[in-house]
Amino acid sequence: MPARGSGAVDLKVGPLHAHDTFSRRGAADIAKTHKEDTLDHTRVIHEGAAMNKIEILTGAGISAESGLGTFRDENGLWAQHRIEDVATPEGFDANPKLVHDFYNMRRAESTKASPNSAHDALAQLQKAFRGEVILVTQNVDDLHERAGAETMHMHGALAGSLCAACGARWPSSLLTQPEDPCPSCARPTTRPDIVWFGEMPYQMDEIYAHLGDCDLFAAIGTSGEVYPAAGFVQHANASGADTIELNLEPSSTVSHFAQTRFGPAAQTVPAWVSELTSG
Ligand code: BJW
Repeated sequence: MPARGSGAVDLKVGPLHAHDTFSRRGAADIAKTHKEDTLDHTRVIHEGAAMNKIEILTGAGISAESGLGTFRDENGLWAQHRIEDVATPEGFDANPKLVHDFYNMRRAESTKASPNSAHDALAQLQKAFRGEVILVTQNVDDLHERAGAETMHMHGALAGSLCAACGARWPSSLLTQPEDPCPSCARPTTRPDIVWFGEMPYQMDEIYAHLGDCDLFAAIGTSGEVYPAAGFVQHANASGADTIELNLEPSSTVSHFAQTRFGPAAQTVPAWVSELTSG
């Protein structure tokens, strides 16, 4: 399997599922606690404090209202497909056709979907904010780009193919199969350009560098179950950044966030962006 990313990632993450007690609390309780305990960063902006860089992490929840399934929600993708079969290199080795079929299906669904108002709002924020807005997504769909945003795809993209033999990457056809020859080495070793469990996500050095000097870190529509993304909030906290979670319900890492907003992303994200950009 070809090496992914830089290979020099420092995965200083906390223990998994350390915040179960928080995740069992009601969203309203948590939102209330955070509202009472913390200074609202939108107020900080309005009061003129320097806010030069915002780093935003998105997950499957931001595309839910575009009709794309999440992974861990009831009836999510992992309720219908075994992770080991479709999202590990071992699963691919055991049954490459099954894996190609899974991602062909996902690619077809993603092509039919359209960006929703949350994708639109983040693209607008990138244009309107006077500093930098770094958008990192775990999603493999292209809805952020189709809304007009510049995005880092840490878990790869449905739009890409990868040679399992030589590591070449190229734009994917809508339908792929294991026998497709690699345009670089000609071997029949095509796989989706997706980061599976046990593989190194893309652009980690760049993502951690931004976490080291951002003023605000926001996580939107992600369960906080998958590392290294689930550990980003701790890196942001260590750098002294303000943090906010926007989600349908509290994630596994909710207790690390200074602020929270709960509700459908298509409502909470435009409202949050409007607070950030007005005034
Ligand atoms: C809404 C909403 C609405 C719904 N509005 N919100 C122990 C310690 C530390 C790490 C590990 C460990 N054991 C194993 C690991 C590593 C492993 C890992 O994290 N495993 C855990 C599961 C235990 N991670 C990895 O292997 C990663 N690589 C890595 O660590 O490399 C370093 C390394 C390499 C080699 C050796 C050792 C270390 C790679 C992870 C790859 C993840 N890949 C997947 C599938 C591929 C992409 C695809 O097919 O699409 O990526 S898994 C899947 O989960 C997908 C997602 O990107 C990822 C995250 O899911 P996400 O986006 O959070 O979705 P959900 O469904 O979980 O949550 C949806 C959320 O939205 C929920 O909160 C809802 O409430 C919310 N929501 N509707 C707003 N309308």
